[in-house]
Amino acid sequence: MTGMQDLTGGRELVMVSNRLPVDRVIAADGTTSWRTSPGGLVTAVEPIVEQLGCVWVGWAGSADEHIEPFEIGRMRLEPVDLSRDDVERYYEGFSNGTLWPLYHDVIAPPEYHRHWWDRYVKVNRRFAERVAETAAQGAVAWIHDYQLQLVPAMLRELRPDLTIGFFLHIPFPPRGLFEQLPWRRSIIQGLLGADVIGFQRVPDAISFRTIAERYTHTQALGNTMVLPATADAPGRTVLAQEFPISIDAAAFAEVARRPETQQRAREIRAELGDPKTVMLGVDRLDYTKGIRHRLKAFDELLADDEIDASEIVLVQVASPSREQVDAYRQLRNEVELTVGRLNGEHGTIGHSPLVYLHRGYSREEMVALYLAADVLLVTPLRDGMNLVAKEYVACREDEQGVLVLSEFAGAADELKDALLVNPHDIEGLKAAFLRATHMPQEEQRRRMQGLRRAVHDNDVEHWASGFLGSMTSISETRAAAQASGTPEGATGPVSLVPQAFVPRSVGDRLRRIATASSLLVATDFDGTIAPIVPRPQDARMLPRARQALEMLSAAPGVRVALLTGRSLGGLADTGTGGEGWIVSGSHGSELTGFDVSGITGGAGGEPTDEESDRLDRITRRFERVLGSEPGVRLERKPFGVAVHTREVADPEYGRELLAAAVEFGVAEGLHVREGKQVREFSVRASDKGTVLQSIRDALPAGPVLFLGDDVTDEDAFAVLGPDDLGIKVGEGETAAAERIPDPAAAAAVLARLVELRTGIVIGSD
Ligand code: ADQ
Repeated sequence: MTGMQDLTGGRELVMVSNRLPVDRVIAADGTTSWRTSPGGLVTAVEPIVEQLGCVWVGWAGSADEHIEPFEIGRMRLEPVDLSRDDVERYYEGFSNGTLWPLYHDVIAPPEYHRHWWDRYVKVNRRFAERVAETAAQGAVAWIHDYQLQLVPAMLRELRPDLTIGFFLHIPFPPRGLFEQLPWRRSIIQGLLGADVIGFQRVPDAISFRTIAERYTHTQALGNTMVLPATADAPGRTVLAQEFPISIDAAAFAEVARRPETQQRAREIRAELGDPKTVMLGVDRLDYTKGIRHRLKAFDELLADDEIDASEIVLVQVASPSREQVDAYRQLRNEVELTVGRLNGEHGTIGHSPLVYLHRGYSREEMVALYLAADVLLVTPLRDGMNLVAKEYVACREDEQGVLVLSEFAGAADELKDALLVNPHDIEGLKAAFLRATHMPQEEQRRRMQGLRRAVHDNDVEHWASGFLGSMTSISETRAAAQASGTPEGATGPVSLVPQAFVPRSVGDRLRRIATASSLLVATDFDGTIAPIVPRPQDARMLPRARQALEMLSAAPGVRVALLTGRSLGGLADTGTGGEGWIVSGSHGSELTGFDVSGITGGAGGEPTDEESDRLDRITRRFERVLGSEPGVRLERKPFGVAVHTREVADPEYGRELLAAAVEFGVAEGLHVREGKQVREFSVRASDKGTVLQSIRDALPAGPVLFLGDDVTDEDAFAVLGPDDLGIKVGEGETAAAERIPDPAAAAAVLARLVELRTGIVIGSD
């Protein structure tokens, strides 16, 4: 990983979570030491912390004990003390007896007790005070998860200099469920203390914004909540959007590649009696994980002889969890009873079809298990993300193995090539299990390739940089506003929403596309975001448009594409481009910044020999006929020739020359495109519509914004659907849904989109 340091802009990073990411180990001689503990959150953020170093504020895990701060590696750990009573009321009670079931579709009934809530408030305050004492000036505080939802607002009050982020690892419930909570308004106000609130899925973020609008005086503007100024505090904005968490895929792949891991995987299969099929489940022993449903489906398949008990083993790893909470004790008893009964009914002396392991394992052993498993069963009834599914995929470089995945896990949004199941539908589960055990290798490979692409496209670095980068941009924007003497929101939310140039209908449509999990922002160059100038090489993107495109490109889930009629060389002359941008030149004949292998049709590649010969011949002909005309410029492109007449003194004469050129081009069977004072003649059939379609097909599904001014941009407008947004810049007939007057307005549209997507306001030029 590189560049992590930039993510916090050199500021100190303070992580805040209920539990410190360490466990105490007591050696034989009685001495104690600490080692990092396994589990969802730590696994995800470990690589970031290794890179950046941090202060970590949290509970060390033992009640009624005071522990002094200590250091491990690059972490300074700041323990928060909890009494036994705190643990019972704040942690086991309100966090795991109220919030956890409420936020997971009330799979178990949530309990509402005022004394639990009171303690939740007190402990949250203790965490906030601890962070306030320990954080350096201007630090970045990143608070994690449902146990600490009041900390953002409490901390902001104590330390307004901090940049505060909050990430919810579990789902945020739909409004109908959340409203049950007697303290719903306080929770929303607590969260709104953050600058950035991250959720796992799009529906979580939408639900939060809807509820926040209902219960507080805030207004949702795309992904941003606008908080009005009050007597005590200036107005400000809060970014509330999805940041799907992921894993350090490369680290898992590295362990999977080791010969000793692969040897261990073979040993595991041998220890299991070398069955034809090994199925695997890995979960915390939690009622949300669907273990009961999974075992029921497996049991019925065995009972109905649909699978042969002697040929299959299901290994269920169920790590111990929250054993002090009643619902968890009950679940453990029930699962263990089922394991005994199932093996009693379907096993033999030498073979048990269900192997149940109630303990934690090292990463090496987990990876060996993933490699040993033909099928991984991830069937939660509701799950924020589910990292186990992603870990399995990251380990399977052999492109074999089948992932059965619940559609109620956040991971299902990205891992679309899994066998997706509804875990409540036992018949559906059984059918998926059977399909997985019989899946041909070729189909396994095809699906696993898709899954692996998804995991690699969004690994933990991508997640962390998206989240931390959003926090840093917001704090830098705020600092700049303060330095220029215009405190953010000083005059209320209206000042945060520049209306200039963006017609209301365009604003409404932008709002609709701005919050999509995946968004493609494509634009033409000349006349759209760069004003037309006499000499093409002098054209420049408007600074505001450039800044907006750069910010969009850096925003999670957004890709930026520049579709120009210029050759890529011609575009380079203007210094145009940006990190991570897709750039298509010569009307789709040229393409960079994109994996061309995913592209079909006319885009990309080199001209064939035949095309080159034809092009040479045509170029010579144009040079002969037009080369000596004053003001005419011929531009050779990889797939064609452009005739420019912008500098011809008499416009009428220029038009005549172009007409003559078109007559010739048509007679030669060339593809002719019309532009302002330019005609392009190409030997390859491609246009902006074709290339735009190809790019969107290769990206995750989502809406497209396309801006263009020219006749050639109509091909792109023509491929847009009802959920996309096409905006014509300037006069002329168009298929675009909206129209704006000029490039300055286009820059304003892009700036507005940045604001809706990221919460950052870009000033006018
Ligand atoms: P969890 O509910 O804990 O996390 P999950 O995302 O599956 O669920 O993470 C579990 C992690 O623990 C995985 O990294 C897994 O490898 C590890 N693990 C599980 N059993 C183990 C065992 N026996 N031994 C060793 N390691 C084991 C919460 C949310 C999820 C969300 C994560 C991260 O409930 O939905 O994905 O946070 O945000």
